[in-house]
Amino acid sequence: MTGTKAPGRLVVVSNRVALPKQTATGGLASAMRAAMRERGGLWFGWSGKIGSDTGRLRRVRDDTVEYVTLDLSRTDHDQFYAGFANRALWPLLHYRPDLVDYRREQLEGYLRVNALFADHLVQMLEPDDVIWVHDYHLIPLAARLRARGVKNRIGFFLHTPLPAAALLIGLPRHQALFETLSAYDLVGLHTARDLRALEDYFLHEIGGAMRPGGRLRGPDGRSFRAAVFPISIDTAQVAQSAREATRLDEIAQLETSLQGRALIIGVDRLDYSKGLPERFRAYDHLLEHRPDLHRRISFLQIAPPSRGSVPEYRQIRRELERLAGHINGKYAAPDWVPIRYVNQSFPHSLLTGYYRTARVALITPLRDGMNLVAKEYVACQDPKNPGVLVLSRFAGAAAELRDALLVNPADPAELADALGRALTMPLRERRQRWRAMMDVLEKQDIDAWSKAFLERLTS
Ligand code: GDG
Repeated sequence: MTGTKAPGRLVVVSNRVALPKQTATGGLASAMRAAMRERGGLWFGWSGKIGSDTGRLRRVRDDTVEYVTLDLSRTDHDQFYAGFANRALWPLLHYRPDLVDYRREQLEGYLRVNALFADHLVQMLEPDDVIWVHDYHLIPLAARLRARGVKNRIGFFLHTPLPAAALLIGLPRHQALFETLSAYDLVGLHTARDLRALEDYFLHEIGGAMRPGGRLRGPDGRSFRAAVFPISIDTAQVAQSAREATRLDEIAQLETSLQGRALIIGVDRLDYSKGLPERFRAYDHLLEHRPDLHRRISFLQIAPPSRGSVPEYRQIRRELERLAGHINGKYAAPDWVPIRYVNQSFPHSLLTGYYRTARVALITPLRDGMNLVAKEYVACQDPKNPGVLVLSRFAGAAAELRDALLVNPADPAELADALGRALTMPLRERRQRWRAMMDVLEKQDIDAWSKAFLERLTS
């Protein structure tokens, strides 16, 4: 924040809103709340409910922060959320053009809901509000707000990767969608690779230009800044939670069940971008080639289901059940289950205890904007006896966590080798690697992230 002048309210807009009474909220929600509390704020988005009265807003106030949500109609939900956002944009942004199911009426629904958000928001705005829009559901929101006369500073952060321009142009009517990014003042991305993709798209595909000073100009003549802001976690809080979790009964029970075996952990939303079938196959490969490890390791994969209304998600769930059954059928003994595949979610505090118990985290998405689980795993380790992170090169986190064992998740042999190496890594090397990664996370936590973005937006 610049100078001494009190900054305006912070208005956060995202598809889903983390309401104040909800307990299962992550670092992003608490960072947004902290930033809003400091300056007064409003958080606006979808209630998560389907209803017929989309003109009615629900309001909840918590001290200086107001939460405003609206229901979506069945058609809007199906076309905007389950349709265009999750069946066209999500796979496209995760380098899966083969899974893109583009339908014109769903794009229309997506644009219509963005206009609906703009209609509501414009009535709540004050002239010096600073607006921060989140994620791929709301790309055209600033353009819709500008069309309604909004002059405020508006920033956008993309939580997914941004793929190479050559992939972006495969989406029908891509320009109508992506060129609206120029209506923002600042566009934030996780990594330099994502930023390069954005610049390439504007400069070489849609007739934009680079202005002196590094601003990008869209073909409509509007210019904006784009920059890298790698999202992070509340490092101190997550580390404390892991220390406290050692006292929980569930952690003692997990340890007892391990009987001294080394725990390998994976925690991912059940999503095809997370590389879960590839990970299971790599574990199979390891067990096949390293019989010496049989009965000495146990792999716990936690995968809470998500987006169950989308067919690809139901399909991957079936595939993983089959693979887990296959691996256990092939290697299990009466007193040893090689893979524990758990399709449910847990309180975050318990998760931090599981991370701390695990000797290795196996985090191998095919593509991931950042991957906060990788960062949480590092923050949860016991400094005296830390575990090892095996991390996909294609997670945004790999750009910062250079001391993880970085792997290409498409190669089961490479992954299995890294896993074998992690399981036998000497304490000295584990400590060195962990310290280097923890230094990054202590410096770059979630508050530093939101401050850096807001400072750039308002400067
Ligand atoms: C998107 C982008 C980007 C997981 N299982 C449980 C649980 N979690 C928590 C984790 C972590 C969060 O959910 C997952 O964050 P990720 O970053 O790993 O992945 P996405 O959900 O795909 O997030 C991603 C992120 O946005 C932020 O920009 O990093 O690339 O895809 O905090 O701990 N939390 C609880 N129970 C669970 O079972 N309570």
